[in-house]
Amino acid sequence: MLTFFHSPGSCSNGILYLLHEVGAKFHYTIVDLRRGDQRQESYLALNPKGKVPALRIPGGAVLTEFQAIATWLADAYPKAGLQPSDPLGKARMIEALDFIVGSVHMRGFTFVKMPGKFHADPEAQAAIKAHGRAEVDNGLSLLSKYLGEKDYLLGHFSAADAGLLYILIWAEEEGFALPPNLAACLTRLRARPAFTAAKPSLHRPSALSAQ
Ligand SMILES: N[C@@H](CCC(=O)N[C@@H](CS)C(=O)NCC(=O)O)C(=O)O
Repeated sequence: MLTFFHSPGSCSNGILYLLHEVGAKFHYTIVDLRRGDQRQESYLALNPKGKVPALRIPGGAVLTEFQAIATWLADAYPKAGLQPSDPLGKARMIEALDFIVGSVHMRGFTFVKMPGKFHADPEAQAAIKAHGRAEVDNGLSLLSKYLGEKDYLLGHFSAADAGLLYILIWAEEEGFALPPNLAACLTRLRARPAFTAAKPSLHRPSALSAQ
């Protein structure tokens, strides 16, 4: 059995979606980031980086980092067809995921969503946020060009689209105008059974969001 360490509304939404895509049997533990669960000793013992997502796999190893977990799921559940079988296709999947997580999320949304983490001064925070928004806009524009007329980033559904799902949800929440092909792809991702299965755990309960 897998144990998934998840925070609804965070980037771990993408991994939750993939767990449903592959039909994995798992139970999950909620890590409430606003409450600081990720900095508790018990969680740091599991993931010293203090981040979600994390996944404990059979045998006890704990995987961290979105791309590592996504590619492990793709390898461990080959029938789900989460990744291309040819070397170039696999590399393209990692390339897309790395851009989504490493650039659009880490160098864009991090500044949009948490400017207070970097500066206490409200004016500086506004500048940090503006920088993050420009990075996200640029990322969305590049992803839109990459997607083009295709249904999914690589043509067929792959683990890369789970990364796309969580940043497009964030983009909607933060009021970004989505290029039409990305908006259509988001609709397509939401129409998959994995989304329906994941939906109850994709958003923070409203009582917690008020904190
Ligand atoms: N590079 C990490 C990024 C993970 C990450 O930034 N997770 C955020 C949630 S979206 C987190 O756990 N933040 C908690 C914190 O920084 O205290 C990955 O790919 O998994």
